[in-house]
Amino acid sequence: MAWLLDLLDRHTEKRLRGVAHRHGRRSMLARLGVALVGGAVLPMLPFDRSGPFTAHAAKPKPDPKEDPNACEYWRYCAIDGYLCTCCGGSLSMCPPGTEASKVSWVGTCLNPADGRHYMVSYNDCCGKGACGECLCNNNERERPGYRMGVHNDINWCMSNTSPMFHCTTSLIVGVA
Ligand code: ABN
Repeated sequence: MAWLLDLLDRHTEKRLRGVAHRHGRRSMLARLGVALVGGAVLPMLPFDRSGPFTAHAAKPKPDPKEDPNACEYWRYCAIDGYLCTCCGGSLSMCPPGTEASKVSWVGTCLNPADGRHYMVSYNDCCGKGACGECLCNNNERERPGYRMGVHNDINWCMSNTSPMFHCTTSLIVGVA
């Protein structure tokens, strides 16, 4: 009987040693894997910070109809010229060294902010060569030359001291 117990003891010991050996090595590898992937490698990998949740991406794109530097700006519905906002002037002011044309043409443009139509006077700024920035040509309700007051394809600096055309301003002169 003692020989049987002895045999059983040796067999059990052998099995347990095998199990302990295998599991010991695996758990060590698993711990090493977690340390490498979770603690050391992942933080070094590049990742995209430009997703929809960053402050940068959340900034809405400006509506070109509201942007005086864009040709789609609502006041420019019948303009033909370089935008003075791109040439050192503004919507209503000629750039330094130039003066507003004595005569002008008009357009009637819809302001999307209030749904009303406004009469816009387009005055060329005269006295300097072409600005060359932001050329813009829109022709809503624009008419040929025989309707001079609503014709935009003309140098309106013709009646100024200097007929040199630089850029065009867009002044609101009335509401429809
Ligand atoms: N009204 C702007 C412009 C100037 C010169 C030539 C054509 C158009």
